[in-house]
Amino acid sequence: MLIKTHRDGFMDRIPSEITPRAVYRDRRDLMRLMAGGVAGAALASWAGRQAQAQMPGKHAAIAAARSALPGAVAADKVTDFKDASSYNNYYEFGTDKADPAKNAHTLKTTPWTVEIEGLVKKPAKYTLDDLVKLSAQEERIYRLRCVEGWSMVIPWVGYSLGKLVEKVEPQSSAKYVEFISLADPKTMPFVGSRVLDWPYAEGLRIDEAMNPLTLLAFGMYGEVLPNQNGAPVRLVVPWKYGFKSAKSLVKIRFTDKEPRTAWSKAAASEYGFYSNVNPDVDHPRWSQATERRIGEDGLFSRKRKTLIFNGYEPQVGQLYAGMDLKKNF
Ligand SMILES: Nc1nc2c(c(=O)[nH]1)N[C@H]1C(S)=C(S)[C@@H](COP(=O)(O)O)O[C@H]1N2
Ligand SMILES: [Mo]
Repeated sequence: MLIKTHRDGFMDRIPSEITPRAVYRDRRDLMRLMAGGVAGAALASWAGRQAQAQMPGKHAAIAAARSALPGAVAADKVTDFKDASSYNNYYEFGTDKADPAKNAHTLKTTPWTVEIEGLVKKPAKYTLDDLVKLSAQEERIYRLRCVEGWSMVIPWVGYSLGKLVEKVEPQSSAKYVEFISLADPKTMPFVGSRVLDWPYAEGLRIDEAMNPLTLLAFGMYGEVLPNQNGAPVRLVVPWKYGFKSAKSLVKIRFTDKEPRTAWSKAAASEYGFYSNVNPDVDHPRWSQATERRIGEDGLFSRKRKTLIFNGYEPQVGQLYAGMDLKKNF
């Protein structure tokens, strides 16, 4: 005879403002699709995720990934999930760091398709499920350094963008890749404002896009991405300033010309195409020599020395051999 369990009672204790149950169901379903990687087996509950975020290194998957952190600095500690999901830049939902977490619940992530177009032999329109299943998911812990001077350490879930690039077979004339975010005025309250020229657009040279560090991310902290972090799929380019990592991607286009980007259109002298993290190249209005690690320093103090290429020089330095990084900022 079946004994009645208190499973539902337990579920009800998960605070609804953190993970509404219906959303949790969708997320869990998507997580099932993330076959192969640690993510599928990782903590599926809010409580577990919290524990993981608060005890970096205690969780086996996190510990394993941390030891593999390229250019690992002994003191690199995974940022609390709470900080990483409540202090965001996502201008489609407002310009204040607290706005995206407040407003991005309106983002509709199902159904979702990503179109691959331009100079490729196999243009395609992927449903999110097909994109998720294209390659095994991995957990990668990367430092993310924002151009404004703060940084975080985030365990992402995804796979190298290069896997997708290989699949669509770029033509030999393809030299750049352009990334376009969703711009839906119905669900994104600041699309329509003049703060940026929408849609948000970014770009990489094709060899940068193919570098194994460049990640197509579907999740973080063993869960699918929170909306404010760029659900359902985003780019993560850890050696470049955070704005290169475009969120909520709907289009990836291969081109022969360097694409204009949303930030270079807004202020070309301040935000270059390359935007590699570089302590020796100042932003015209502030120094980039130091940074504040969210969660460890005082709110405004910048205690950490910023590292060239955000600490990933061994992996990406050769991409810029012979280039003047001051000119190509
Ligand atoms: N579509 C879109 N992508 C975006 C942004 C944005 O405003 N819109 N902000 C960028 C900036 S400035 C940063 S620092 C990172 C922040 O990512 P996070 O919120 O996951 O830390 O997202 C980048 N991607
Ligand atoms: Mo940023």
